[in-house]
Amino acid sequence: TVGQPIECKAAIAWEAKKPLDVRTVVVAPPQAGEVRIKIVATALCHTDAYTLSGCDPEGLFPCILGHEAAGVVESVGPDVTSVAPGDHVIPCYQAFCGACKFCGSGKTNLCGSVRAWTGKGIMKANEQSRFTCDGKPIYHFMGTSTFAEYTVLHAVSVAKINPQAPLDKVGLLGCGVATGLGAVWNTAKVEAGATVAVFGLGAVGLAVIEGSVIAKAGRIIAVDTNPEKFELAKKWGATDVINPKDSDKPIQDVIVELTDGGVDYSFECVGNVHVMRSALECCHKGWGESVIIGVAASGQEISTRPFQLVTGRVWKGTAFGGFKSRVDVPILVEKYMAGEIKLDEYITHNFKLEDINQAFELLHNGQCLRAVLNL
Ligand code: NAD
Ligand code: AHE
Ligand code: ZN
Repeated sequence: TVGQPIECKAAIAWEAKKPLDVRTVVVAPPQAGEVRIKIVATALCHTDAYTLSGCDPEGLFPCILGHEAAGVVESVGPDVTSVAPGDHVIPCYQAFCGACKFCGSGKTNLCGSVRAWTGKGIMKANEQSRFTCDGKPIYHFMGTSTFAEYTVLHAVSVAKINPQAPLDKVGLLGCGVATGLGAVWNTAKVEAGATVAVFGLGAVGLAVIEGSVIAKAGRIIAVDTNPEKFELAKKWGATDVINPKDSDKPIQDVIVELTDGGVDYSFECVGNVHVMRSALECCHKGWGESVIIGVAASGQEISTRPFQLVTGRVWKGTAFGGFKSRVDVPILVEKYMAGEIKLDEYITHNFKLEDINQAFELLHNGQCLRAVLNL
């Protein structure tokens, strides 16, 4: 039997820089290889604000944003066996098919199976959107579009999780917290005793601190231009906090002096290309590695003296912390259930979908780690 369209509420981004518009949309049934999900809770990530700002070269409008969420499978398309109606799931903007060139390489968590279509805001099956509003098609975003009561995903982007896990908490494992932890564990592979510098103390930076504590890093230097972040950073386990504004010297020089030559690992969790340079250059000669997590605006480019790399520093980046989404997200959920990782502490605000624009405003005021919308 073919499923029916569902009418529900969704927050539509009609164009860049405009407030979202909560409207009734029609969500078409899932086609082959697709899953329709009832979203229970979704958080806002800085990347949603980035795309709404118009700075994302992949940004398409009108669209339904949102990519950090959890929900319940409502229905599945023909041939989908990986999940069934009633399963509790986390949407994953980074798919995992296990069969493409990328998945088969064993060298990356990027998956090539649906990325071309998710980047164009459409579904692979018929290259169209499953959302309409007043008959007009609305683009998908990051293959997830979680600012909606119902959404359609490619099955390769749906991680099935423990049904006992609280959906309003574990949605955070769909992006920010998982990314910070994975950057430390998978991308940098921080070892016990290592010295770490973290630039930017939002949810991603704090998760880097948390991951570093679990990896038993010896020293964790937390850097932010907003001193209000320092109390949190210390609570999460930072051993040192530094405000670049407190010194006339470049922050990399301050850190190199403080650490007898530089850190073993650094993480950029801001999305600012100048901070990315500082993060690389505060690394120790011969072996220091810097991981870029932040997303910089269209047209921005990184630079440094090549001598920085010639003398052994390594510049890396990470998408979703190197986690293979459908495989690793359920394991992260179990770690949360076992009390091994925090999530509740990252949730500073809760809203209804109708108040999503208030939540976006909070993202910019520095006091919000994660605002969760309870749908
Ligand atoms: P956030 O805005 O909550 O945190 C950013 C922090 O950086 C803030 O505390 C801010 O005060 C600080 N900051 C700003 N300018 C600074 C400077 N010059 N030096 C030091 N600190 C500075 O954002 P978030 O949600 O934690 O996300 C961080 C970044 O990571 C964003 O760019 C987001 O798009 C990106 N991101 C990337 C991935 C990935 O897979 N690569 C995943 C999630 C988020
Ligand atoms: N579309 C942007 C790039 C956006 C970007 O880098 N996204 C990160 C995730 S941010 C999550 O909050 C990512 O993992 N990218 C890998 C991918 O496959 O998109 C641009 O600049 O074009
Ligand atoms: Zn995100």
